[in-house]
Amino acid sequence: MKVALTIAGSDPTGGAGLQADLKVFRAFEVHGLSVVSAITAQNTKGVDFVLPVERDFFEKQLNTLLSDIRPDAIKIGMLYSTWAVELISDIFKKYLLSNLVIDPVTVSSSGRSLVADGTLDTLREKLFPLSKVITPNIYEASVLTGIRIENKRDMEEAAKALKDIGPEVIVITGGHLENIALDLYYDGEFHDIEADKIKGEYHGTGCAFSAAITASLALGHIPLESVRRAKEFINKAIKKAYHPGKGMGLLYI
Ligand code: PXL
Repeated sequence: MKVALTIAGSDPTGGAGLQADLKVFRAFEVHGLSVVSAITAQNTKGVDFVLPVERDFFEKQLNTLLSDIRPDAIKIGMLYSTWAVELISDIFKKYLLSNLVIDPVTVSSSGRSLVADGTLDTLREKLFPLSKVITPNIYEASVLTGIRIENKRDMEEAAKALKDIGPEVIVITGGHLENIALDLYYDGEFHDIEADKIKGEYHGTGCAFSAAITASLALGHIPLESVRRAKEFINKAIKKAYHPGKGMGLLYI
């Protein structure tokens, strides 16, 4: 059995964060490991509170786990703290890990900030150069590059700027051109990853998408194939989404 690790925040709704990641890994028949960076108080209407785990304990979770099991791929979701980024960078080099997927989470779907000041800059400097795939949405790509993204050409410019920092593959998600949902894939060449645009607000799509890419990489697929499989998986999950609470819909994972 292949093994994937998620380093992410806990979302009690099960719609995003490490709970969603573990479900996605299971759906791809990959064994899931999880290291928690922060716990949150939230429901389907939004995030109320974020509590980062203590630094030493975060480090212990990683060292204890990785001294025993070597993951085939790793996903990084919400880290919240700058020190968490620095620790992962050291640990990544110490254990000579590979297949790193980074979802540079900035805000929740309900608009709450999920990063401390400086975390995104540190992520860009310390972890992007070590990564295989990064999956910013348009807003995150814009914050990370300083490029205002209003059309496909801007997306392409941002993808090039992000690739210069070191990731092998950039996937900018959430481009909307007419009735098509467009994700832009860039590894030196551009590929459009298209899907039907489905109306409605869903929680955790970014988490599930990057987790699906990670699972697919763990299974040995190349990045372009992994991203295509992930997109197909998410489209199906959105079509069967449900509403267990009073707020956003959750994906059928
Ligand atoms: O969707 C981003 C995200 C990531 N991780 C956790 C979250 C959220 C959004 O709410 O709660 C733990």
